[in-house]
Amino acid sequence: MKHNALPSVSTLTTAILSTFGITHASNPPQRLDNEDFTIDLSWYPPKPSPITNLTTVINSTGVWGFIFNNSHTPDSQYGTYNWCNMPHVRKREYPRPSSEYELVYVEVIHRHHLRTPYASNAFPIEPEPWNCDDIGLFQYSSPLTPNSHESTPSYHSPFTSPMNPFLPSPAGLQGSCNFPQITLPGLSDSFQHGRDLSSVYAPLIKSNYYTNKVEFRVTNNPITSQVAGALLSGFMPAKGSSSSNSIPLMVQNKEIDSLEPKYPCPASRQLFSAIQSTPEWKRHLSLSKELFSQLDAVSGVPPTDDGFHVSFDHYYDNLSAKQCHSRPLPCSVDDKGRCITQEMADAVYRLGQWEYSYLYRGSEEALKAAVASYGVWIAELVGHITQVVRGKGGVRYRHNIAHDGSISRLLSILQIEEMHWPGMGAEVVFEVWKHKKTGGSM
Ligand SMILES: *[C@@H]1O[C@H](CO)[C@@H](O)[C@H](O)[C@H]1NC(C)=O
Ligand SMILES: *[C@@H]1O[C@H](CO)[C@@H](O)[C@H](O)[C@H]1NC(C)=O
Ligand SMILES: *[C@@H]1O[C@H](CO)[C@@H](O)[C@H](O)[C@H]1NC(C)=O
Ligand SMILES: CC(=O)N[C@H]1CO[C@H](CO)[C@@H](O)[C@@H]1O
Repeated sequence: MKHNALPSVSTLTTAILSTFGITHASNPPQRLDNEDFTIDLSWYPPKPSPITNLTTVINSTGVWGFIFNNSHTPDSQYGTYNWCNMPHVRKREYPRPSSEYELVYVEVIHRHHLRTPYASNAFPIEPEPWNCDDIGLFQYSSPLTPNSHESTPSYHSPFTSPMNPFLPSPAGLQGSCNFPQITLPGLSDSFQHGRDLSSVYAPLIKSNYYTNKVEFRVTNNPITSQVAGALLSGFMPAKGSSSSNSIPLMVQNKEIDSLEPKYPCPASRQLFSAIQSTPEWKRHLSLSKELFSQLDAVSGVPPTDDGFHVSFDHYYDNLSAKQCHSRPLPCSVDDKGRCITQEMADAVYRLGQWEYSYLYRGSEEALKAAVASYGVWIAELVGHITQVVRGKGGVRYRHNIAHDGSISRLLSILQIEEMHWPGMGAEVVFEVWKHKKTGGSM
């Protein structure tokens, strides 16, 4: 990000939040000095592409070479969209600016890694169980006061009792996993993600990197903390697992969390729901009637189920979670010969991409909707960067583990040229570099 983009994002955020009657709370980010250029708050359309064009979305085959069936992208293809494990900063590709510049601040935000489906995205009957007996979901608390007894790490072990006649609810998803939870491949991708980031940033941000200069933040959804544990182990391998070496994960109150985001914002909700009532949105649903009825016939989802039919979100999540975990595409419970084909799954993935592109970039209301519901996190980011530029604040590296809704809103505010649905681990990194001689930041 160039330095002159910074105050414009800050001012944009302030201006748009104030149109919704929201002002910054106790700690407004201050404007940078010498803001002597005009600021354009307008929405600009995304670059036209096959994803923004409903004709190609509906009428083509494949998914533009995107990967949906495994976490590993070959080095020669690194940078390709991989829903299971998006590309991130790592040593092999990282372009380092000239040595006249020194890296003074990094803020990373990314989506969590591979998980089970959410219970709400399950089909009515799910014959294949999802078992997570290979993972300990640690649940314990330990005093942080000196001279008290440390607790023993302990984890939940789900079991079913033959004496308990009640079926788990919802009946859809079977197995010992929490729906959702990060799976074993997701933990492994998280570890590698931590290791890759550290391969770039540990040498660049020197001095006390591993102590009070680093801050990790998660949301209230436990899957982001599950990613944090595995990622930290790749990021700071020396730390070990003893609780005296443990790392605090910053988290905001769940009613107002700006990272997820969870703070109340009826204006944004109304705008997003208006975007999903436009003729354009309705057109993509009516062009997909045939596909929906083929999918419903296999999944057993009733055609009247709104959740599955107002967008492709649920089908996309159901099918992609299966494919990323190398599970076969599902067949009908009643008619084993009737299955979801790869062509149908690909059509779901193309339509899901179109939906994200339209919701977050294509619609003229997208920018306002995103700023309203993500402006607070942007204000926090701008506050961090402003501090660094002014030579204040000790934290050199901040790391946020978030969700697709977080990354989408951020990309919407940055007005990315080509919007995709952010896949697992999808990452945006903000860096501040200082010119060693002039002291200027960028
Ligand atoms: C969408 O794609 C179709 C088929 O390639 C093309 O004929 C049409 O002009 C495109 N529409 C726009 C708005 O670019
Ligand atoms: C897809 O192609 C068919 C056959 O060429 C055409 O009739 C239809 O209008 C196209 N669909 C869209 C959405 O453009
Ligand atoms: C993943 O899908 C691609 C394209 O459909 C295919 O070529 C490849 O063999 C598949 N890989 C795995 C591991 O199934
Ligand atoms: C990821 C996901 O939700 N998978 C389920 C989709 O639906 C099929 C068919 O019912 C299930 O078997 C999958 O577990």
